[in-house]
Amino acid sequence: MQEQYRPDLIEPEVQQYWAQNKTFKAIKDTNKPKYYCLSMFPYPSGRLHMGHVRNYTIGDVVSRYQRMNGKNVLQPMGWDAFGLPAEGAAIKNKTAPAKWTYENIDYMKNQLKILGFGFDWDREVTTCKPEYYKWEQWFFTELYKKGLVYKKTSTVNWCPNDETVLANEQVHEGCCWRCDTPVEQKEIPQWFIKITDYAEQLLGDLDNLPLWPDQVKTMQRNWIGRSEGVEITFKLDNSEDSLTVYTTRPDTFFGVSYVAVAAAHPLAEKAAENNLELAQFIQECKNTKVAEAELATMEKKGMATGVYAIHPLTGKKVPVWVANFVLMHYGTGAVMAVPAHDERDYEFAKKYDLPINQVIQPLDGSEWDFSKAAFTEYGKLVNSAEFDGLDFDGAFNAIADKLTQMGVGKKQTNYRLRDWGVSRQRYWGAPIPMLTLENGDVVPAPLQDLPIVLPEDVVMDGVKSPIKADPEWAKTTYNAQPALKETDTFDTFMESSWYYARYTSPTFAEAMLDKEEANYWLPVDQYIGGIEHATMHLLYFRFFHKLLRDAGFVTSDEPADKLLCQGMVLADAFYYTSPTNERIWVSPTEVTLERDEKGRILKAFDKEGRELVHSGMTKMSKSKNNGIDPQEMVEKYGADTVRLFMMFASPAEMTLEWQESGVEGAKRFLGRLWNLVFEYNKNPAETAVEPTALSANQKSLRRDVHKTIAKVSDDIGRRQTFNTAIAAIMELMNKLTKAPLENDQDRAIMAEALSSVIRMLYPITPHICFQLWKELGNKEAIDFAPWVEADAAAMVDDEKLVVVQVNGKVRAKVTVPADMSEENIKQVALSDSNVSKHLEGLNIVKTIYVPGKLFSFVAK
Ligand code: ANZ
Repeated sequence: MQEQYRPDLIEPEVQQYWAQNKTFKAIKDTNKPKYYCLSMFPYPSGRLHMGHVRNYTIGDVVSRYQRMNGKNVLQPMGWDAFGLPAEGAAIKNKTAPAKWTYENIDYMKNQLKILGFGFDWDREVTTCKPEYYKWEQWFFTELYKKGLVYKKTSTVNWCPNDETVLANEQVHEGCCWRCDTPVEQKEIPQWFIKITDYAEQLLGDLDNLPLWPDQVKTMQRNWIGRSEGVEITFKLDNSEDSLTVYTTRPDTFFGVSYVAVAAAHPLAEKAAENNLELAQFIQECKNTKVAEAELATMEKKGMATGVYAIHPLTGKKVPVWVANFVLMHYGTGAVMAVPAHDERDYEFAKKYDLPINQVIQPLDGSEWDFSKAAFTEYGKLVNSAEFDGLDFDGAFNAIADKLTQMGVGKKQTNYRLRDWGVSRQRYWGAPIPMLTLENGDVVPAPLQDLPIVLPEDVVMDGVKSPIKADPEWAKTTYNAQPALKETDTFDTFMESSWYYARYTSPTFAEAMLDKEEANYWLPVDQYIGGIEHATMHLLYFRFFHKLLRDAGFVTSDEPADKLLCQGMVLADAFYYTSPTNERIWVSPTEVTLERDEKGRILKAFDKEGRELVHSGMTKMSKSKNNGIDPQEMVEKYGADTVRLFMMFASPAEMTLEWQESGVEGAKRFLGRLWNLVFEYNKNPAETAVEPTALSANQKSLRRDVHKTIAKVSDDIGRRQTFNTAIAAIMELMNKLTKAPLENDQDRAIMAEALSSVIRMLYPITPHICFQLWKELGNKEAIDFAPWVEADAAAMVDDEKLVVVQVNGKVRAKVTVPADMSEENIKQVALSDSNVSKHLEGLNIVKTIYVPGKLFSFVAK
C-alpha cells in the first residue's frame, strides 16, 4: 500500500476500472427492485460549473447508496443540446452550432468522468440528434391528430431592420441586440399544445406527490392559477352585439360602474374603426409588452369607446372603456369594473372620474371611507336589491343562479395557465413536422418522412435562420404533391420534457419508447435539479408524462416520485473601481486575503497588490467573475475532496458557500482516513470481534461505530441530510484515530470500523473508498458491496450517566451499569463525596429518580 494519499494516482485508475467493467451499466432485471435516479441534464455550454457538480454529486451519492442497498440502479446522463446560445457562439466563432455543440459535449463528458460520476454512458441521449427528435416530431403529429395541437397567431418580438424575430433574451432594453433598432410586436402564426386541457389534472395530481418540496408544488399551483367565477353577458346599447365578462366577484355585481376591455378585444377594434385617437391608443397598448406581474403596479391608462353596455339586473347603461390593465388572453378579455371593491378599478375610476358605488359592507358593520381606498375584502351585500344582507358565498350562488336562469350568465372555472406555444423562429432546434400543401392545407408529416432533419453544416449570419434563408430547404412532397416544410423549430423545453423516458430505451428504433423498459424503470425514483425549474420544465415534464400515458406508453400518472432541489453555489466576490468608475471584478482565485483570528476577511488584494472591496458571498456568476472552475479544483485536490466538501459544507437544499479552507479540510480528512488504514495494515486483525470478550472501552468504541452506522443510514437514506451523515463519520474517525491497536480485539474492532467507514463514505468519495476497500483485503470491488447494517446488540448502552441533584442543584454525575436498580443507584450517589458534603446535617425527606437520567434528593 502506498504510504501517501495520492488522488492523482488513484482516481484515474479507478475511473478506468469502472469504464472497462461497465460498472454502472443498467440492465432491466425483474428480480431486483429498480431505482431510477435522475439529475437534470446540462445544456452543453462549454464547461461544467459548480452548480452542475453539486447537482450530479448529490445524484451520484443517492445512486451509489441505493446500489449498495440492493437496488438495480439506473443513473443516466445526456445533453439538452438545442438552444439559442449555440447560435450566438457559432456567429462569434465563425463555426456551425452543431460543431460547437458536439465539441462542448466531448469536453464536458470528460469533465463528468474525472469527477467520478457513475453514469450509464451507454444510455447517453443527445437531443439535437435526429434519432432523438424524430420521435418528438412523431409524437407532435400524434398530438395533432388527437386535437391537442393547433395553430394560432400570436405575438413575437420583431426587429423591423433585420426583419427577424427575436427571442426575449435578444431584446435589450426594448431594442434589438444586434442593431439597436426598437423592437416591435408582431402577430405571426404559431403552433400550440393544449396543456390547458390537462390543467385540472396537473393541479389535482400535485396532491399525490408527497415527496416533492412544498415550495415547488405551491409555485406550480400558482402558475396553473385556478379561479372560480362567473361569466356574465351584457347587451350593448343600440346594437345586436353583446359583451361577456369574467368575474370572481359576482357578489359585487350591483356596483359595476363601467366595463373595461383589452386593447386587442374585437369590440375595441371595431370602436376604433372611426375613432383615430382610440386606434392610436390601442396601438400604443399593444406595443408595450409587460409581464403580468408588472400589470398590477404600472400606470393604469384607458379611453372610452363611446359604446354603452346594459347591466342585466338593473337595466342601467354603463360605459365601455379600453384599459391597459385588461389582458386579452385571460377570461374573456373583458371585465366588469367595480371601483368600490377592486383596487385597479378604483385607481382607474379616480383617474377618469367614474362613479364608485358601494355594494359590500365590512362584516363588522363599520363604515368604510371610500375617499381613500377600495374595500376589497369579503363582506355583506348592500345596495343590491333582493340580494342585500347575503355574504360572499350566498351572493355568489344566488347571483350566478339568477343570471343562469335569465340565460345571461354561467359559472366558469378559469386558469392562468396558457396553452404552450412551441414555435420558435430560431434555427438550432428540432424542425416542426408540419407540411403546407399548395392549396394551403396544413398536414402532419407522415412517419416515413421523419425525422425532418435539421441541416448541421450551415453558415450563420446571425439574422435569418439558415433553413429560412435557403428557400430550397423547405421544398418537399406529400403524396407526390409539392409541399413546404415548416421552417420554425420547437421550443427546447420540448426535448427536456421527455428525455427522462427515452433513457429507458435510448436506442429503440421501432417507437418513441419501448413500453416494457419504460414501465420497468419509470417513474423516476429520485429527480434532482435546480429550483429555477420549478414551473416551466417541471410542469412540461409532468404534462408530457400524462400525454405519454394517454398515448399508451406508460402506466403511471406522474414522472417522478421524489424531487430534490439543490441550493445555489456561492463564492466570495471582489472588485476595485476603475478610473472610469467601473467595477472590475477580480476572480477569488487571484486574491490574497488577510483574515482575523475567526477567519473573517479583513483585507483583500489582487496580484498587483491593489486593495479590493469584498462584496460578500454571492451566486457564482460570470458578471461577478467569482466562478470557481470545477476542473481546476479536481486537478488541485482530487475529485473525492471536491465531492466531500460539496456534500459536507451545507444541507443539499441550502446555498453552499465555496470556501477553499473548507476544501483543504476535506482533503486532510481523507488523508487521515488513508493513514489510519495504512497504520492498521501494518498489523491487521486476525480474528473477528468477539462481543462477549470486550473490555468496557472496546465495547464503547464498538457502540460508537454501530450508532454511527444507524445515523448515517437514516441521514442518507431517508432524511437526505448528507452533511450530518458526514459529520457523524468525522466524529467517529476522531475516536478511531485515538483508539489503541494493542490486542486482537482492538484490531478486530478497528477492522470492523474501517470496513464500515469505507462503505459509508463510498457513495460520497468513491475513489479513495474503492482503493482502501481493496487495501483491506477485499477481493470483490466495493461498488456492489452491501451497505453496512448497524448491529442492535452492539448499540445497547451498558452504562449510563446519571445526574445527581441535592435540592435542585447538580452535585455529581455518576456512571452506573445500565441495569442497576434504583436503590443501588441511591447508594452510589450517596457515596459521592460532593453529594455527601451537601447532605451533611440534613434529613432526606424525599428522593426522585428519573430512570437512567437523574437522581434527586430533597433534604431539610
Ligand atoms: C369584478 C370584480 C370586482 C373583480 C371586484 C374583482 C374584484 P383571478 O382571481 O385572477 O381569476 N379580470 C377578469 N378577466 C381579466 C382580464 N382579462 N384582465 C384583467 N383582469 C381580469 O381574477 C379574476 C378577476 O380579475 C375578475 O373579477 C376580474 O375582476 C379581473 F371587487 O370582476 B373581477
